[in-house]
Amino acid sequence: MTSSAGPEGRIVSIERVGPIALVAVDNPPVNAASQALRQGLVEALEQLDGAEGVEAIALYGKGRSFIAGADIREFGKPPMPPGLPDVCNRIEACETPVVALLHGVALGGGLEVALAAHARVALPDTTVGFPEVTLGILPGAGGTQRAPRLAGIAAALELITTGRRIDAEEAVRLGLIDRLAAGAPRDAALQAAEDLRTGALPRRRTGEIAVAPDAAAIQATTAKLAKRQKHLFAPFKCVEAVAASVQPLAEGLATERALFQQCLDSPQRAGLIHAFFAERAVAKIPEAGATPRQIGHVGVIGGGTMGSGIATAALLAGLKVTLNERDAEALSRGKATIEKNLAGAVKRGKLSEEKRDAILKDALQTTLKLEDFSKVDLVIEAVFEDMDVKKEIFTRLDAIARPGAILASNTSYLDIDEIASVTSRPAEVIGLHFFSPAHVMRLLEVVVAGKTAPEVVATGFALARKLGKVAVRAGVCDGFIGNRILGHYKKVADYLMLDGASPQQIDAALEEFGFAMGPFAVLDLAGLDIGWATRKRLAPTRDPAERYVAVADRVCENGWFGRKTGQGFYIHDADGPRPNPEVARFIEEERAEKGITPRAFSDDEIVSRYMTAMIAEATRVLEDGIALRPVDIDAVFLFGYGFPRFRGGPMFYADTLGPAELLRRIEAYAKEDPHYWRVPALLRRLADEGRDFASLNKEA
Ligand code: T1G
Repeated sequence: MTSSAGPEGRIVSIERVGPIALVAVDNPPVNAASQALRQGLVEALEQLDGAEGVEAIALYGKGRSFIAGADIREFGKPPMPPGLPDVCNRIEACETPVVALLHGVALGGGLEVALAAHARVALPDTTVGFPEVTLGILPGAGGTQRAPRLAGIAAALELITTGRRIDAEEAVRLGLIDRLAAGAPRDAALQAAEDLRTGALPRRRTGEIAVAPDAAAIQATTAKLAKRQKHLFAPFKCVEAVAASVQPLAEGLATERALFQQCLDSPQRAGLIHAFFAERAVAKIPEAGATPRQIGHVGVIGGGTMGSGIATAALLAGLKVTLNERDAEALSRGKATIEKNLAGAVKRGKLSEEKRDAILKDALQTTLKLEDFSKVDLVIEAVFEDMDVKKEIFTRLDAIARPGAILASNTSYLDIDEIASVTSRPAEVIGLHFFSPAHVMRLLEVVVAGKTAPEVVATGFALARKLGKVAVRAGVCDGFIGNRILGHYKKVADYLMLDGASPQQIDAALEEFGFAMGPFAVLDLAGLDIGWATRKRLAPTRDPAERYVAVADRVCENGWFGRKTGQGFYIHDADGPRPNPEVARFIEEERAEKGITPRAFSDDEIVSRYMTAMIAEATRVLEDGIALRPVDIDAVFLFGYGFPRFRGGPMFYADTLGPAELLRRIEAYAKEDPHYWRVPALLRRLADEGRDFASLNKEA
């Protein structure tokens, strides 16, 4: 009846059991609603609806879930009928009662198929949701019209504008699911159809339910979005679509289709879908075929912000952790930070109090003796960023850790090859660069040294998955991928400041571009002293030909390190952050010392210089083989640096400008400062060949 895909060779299959017809979808791995699946469903319904002897139909999914949603790979391509709206409308129009049996996930179009059925039953493990808004679109197969009919406008708005996933119990409470069931999906589907046939399970056409208007919910949601997501397009279209659900179904569906198309045409949709696939693409590394080692017990050296954050992440993932510090006071501080982090997880509903207590009682150990690391599977060193200190620690670890244990450093820029050179096991030495706060930020740079073994790299990626993080493979250089690029483009912010733009104007321009915070606000948040220490470390090797801006040093010399001291580039007090007038004075004085006549900068020019600098250094990171592909750089900035997700990442954004435009900009800026603004050879090659960065993703 349909083209082959699933193990049994059919995407949609029909099984007759007396007066019941079971329709199973089988499109591994997630039953995405591909064209063949949609076609198969429509054909099955044409065959079964009103057929002699068929008194009820049940839809269910084979494998791990119901339908995970539309096939995202089809977006941006010409539509391939039948569309999901056609499938949903055909289900709802059936004369024969139809029930959807849900298990695993029913997301987006998958949930919409279920809402179009005349009843919904779910296994307890089911989660449902409308993630469309996270992809820059909206539920386009009736979800904005049917969800309000079952759950009310307020609940539907919350689910559709947040993309939040809910469990089966909450879905039953909201009215999206009628009841829970037990057993295997097929058997539960059979029982649900039987209950529908006998009337034990009430049947109703969702489209015939009237929706109570809720202007208050619509206004409140719009106000919240205007405050928190003013850059985004789709959330506001979601509100418009749900608001249309008070109309008769046909009119509401027409409004939904029009708004869906607007979202589909938005550049934000392209960026958000690229971000979705980027998170998965970066797992495709040369070492993916190697067998990861089992990690059950992690030893963390250093209980500072990073070490305790890493320990927290491992504990939350169910791993055993032994935390080591050099003295009792530091150790108890580290443990206290972990307890605070876990309390935060309990407060956010991510961890039960019972589990928190069990973690602290059984999973976390603390010790002053490095010798207690003799049985761990992996050591993560997170101590002071000093090569001599790290070498001394790795020499000791090499003698203490059991054979096969992996030794990792959380260093954010130091040379992993050099660290590995002091051990007898360089194949088992790797960089695991976490981002602060380590139990929250999803990015993990897995830094592969010259002798790191493939299965050790694969273990780093497996650990990232277990911790719920996005691992990106990085080569060894100062700063690896993210910090190396940051170190380059941050200078442009300093140049702009000295040449005429104020820190607050620069921050505002980049926040308007979509960053959650501008560079100077980020510095105040992270602490100006960290960068100051690095600049002092690098001072002896600083290139005299490179422009150096001393404003931040002068701020630090006054002991102003940002939020933690109450002032930095901004003054931070009860009245909220505001520009620090002392900084304006430092800028004026440095301009005078250097004979700089300030000029005005437009916000567009600020963004152009800042982003062009980021892309130029990212291109050099690609040239040097430090990142595998442009998409890896996108993932680093999306998951580690607050890059606006709707822009897809620096390299995806670069392709919206094109190599030729980027070349033009760099050559124009180089006229002022040929030392800083240099054209990467790869960029020139792409421009000459008329190619874009996306073409390099396919090459790797
Ligand atoms: N379409 C196409 N491919 C998909 C897909 C989808 N919807 N979902 C997952 N994949 C691929 C994924 O790229 C990966 O491929 C493999 O399946 C396993 O995924 C009309 C228009 C379901 C919770 O947004 O959230 O419906 O890397 O690694 O961790 O209104 O996948 O192996 O080549 O993520 O177990 C709405 C997106 C679409 C759901 C499973 N639905 N998917 O997570 O596996 S828009 C979604 C997920 C829509 C309607 C609108 C997750 C998952 P590869 P995975 P997982």
